[in-house]
Amino acid sequence: MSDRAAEGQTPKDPPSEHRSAPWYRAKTIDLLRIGTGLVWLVNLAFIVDPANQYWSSFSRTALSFAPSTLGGPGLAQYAAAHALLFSWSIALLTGYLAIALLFGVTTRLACFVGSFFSAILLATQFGTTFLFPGGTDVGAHPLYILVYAILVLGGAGESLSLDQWIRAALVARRRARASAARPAPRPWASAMSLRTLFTFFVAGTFVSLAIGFGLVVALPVAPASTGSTTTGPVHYVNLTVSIDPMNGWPQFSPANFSVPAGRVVFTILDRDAPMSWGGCPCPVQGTVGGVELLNGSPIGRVPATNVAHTFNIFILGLQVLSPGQSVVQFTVDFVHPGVYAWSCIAPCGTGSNPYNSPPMNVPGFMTGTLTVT
Ligand SMILES: [Cu+2]
Repeated sequence: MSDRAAEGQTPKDPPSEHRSAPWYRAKTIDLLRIGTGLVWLVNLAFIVDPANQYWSSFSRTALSFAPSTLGGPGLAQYAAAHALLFSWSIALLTGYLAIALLFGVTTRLACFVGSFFSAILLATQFGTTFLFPGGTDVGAHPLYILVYAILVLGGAGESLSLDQWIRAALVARRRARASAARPAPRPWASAMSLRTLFTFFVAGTFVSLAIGFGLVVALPVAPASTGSTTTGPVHYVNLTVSIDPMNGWPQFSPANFSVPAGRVVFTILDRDAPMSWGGCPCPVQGTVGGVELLNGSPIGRVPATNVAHTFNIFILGLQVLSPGQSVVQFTVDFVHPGVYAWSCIAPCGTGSNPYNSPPMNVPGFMTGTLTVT
């Protein structure tokens, strides 16, 4: 009887994750963490370097994912139309991941956040995920998710980290208070087992993937054309792209104009030189019938061999491509009155980076407002 009681009181081995990893394994894991932090630091540098015009070109970048997104261009159009919100969210996440992983502060949280972030980007940018380089679009997201999983399982933050330094400081303080009876606290690490923690990591990553795919599918493609307002009179707008003799920049004119709600037929006379734009998002979007008339012929996708300029209204999902030395005609049904910003996203800048130099983003030249009254 006393034997059985003794057996029942046999102390169990502590769970393996509460034993310290060998120092060399911890070092390897934390070098991987620092390397990942460096990747995010490079992305942060890309964002803050004014030469890249991350903020001003965000809409264009977001929209470039539209043609390759599984589930349709709705989310890309939404992000392009809400550029401030999305650009700041991505910038803040990038900054957090760079700092947290480099210095090993809130390491575990950073691994979770990083994996969920990559899962959402993977889901929403599926068609372009495997391209490199890509600024903030850090390329191989599955690889990053794998790295975060290794960091979580390997207990990243146990060496060369602020987490470890803070933990040591807390232990020392606790010892000084002579209350070392309880185990030392592990800041930001919960009491749950590694298996439970990793289950949350995997589940959260899958949920993030599902959220990303869900957003892409759920957000409707912006309905510029409804066909429901075609009973009123048709309004006509003539736009011209010509070279400003003062500075040599190509210019849309008029750049700011008003139209009544209802059906509007646009004609763009593009006097600029033809320009080849490899990799352009070339589908016509948001017009009646999803086409434009290029020199009189209906076309749903303009060849990349000549796209001098574009006429985009992100929030309406409108995209029309204007080849140099051509006449383009298209029809839009405007339903809701309001002021809509339009811009050209073709690389027609005259500086060393044609995506980011004038007249790109210059009001009155390659961006302006269309007011629907
Ligand atoms: Cu342009």
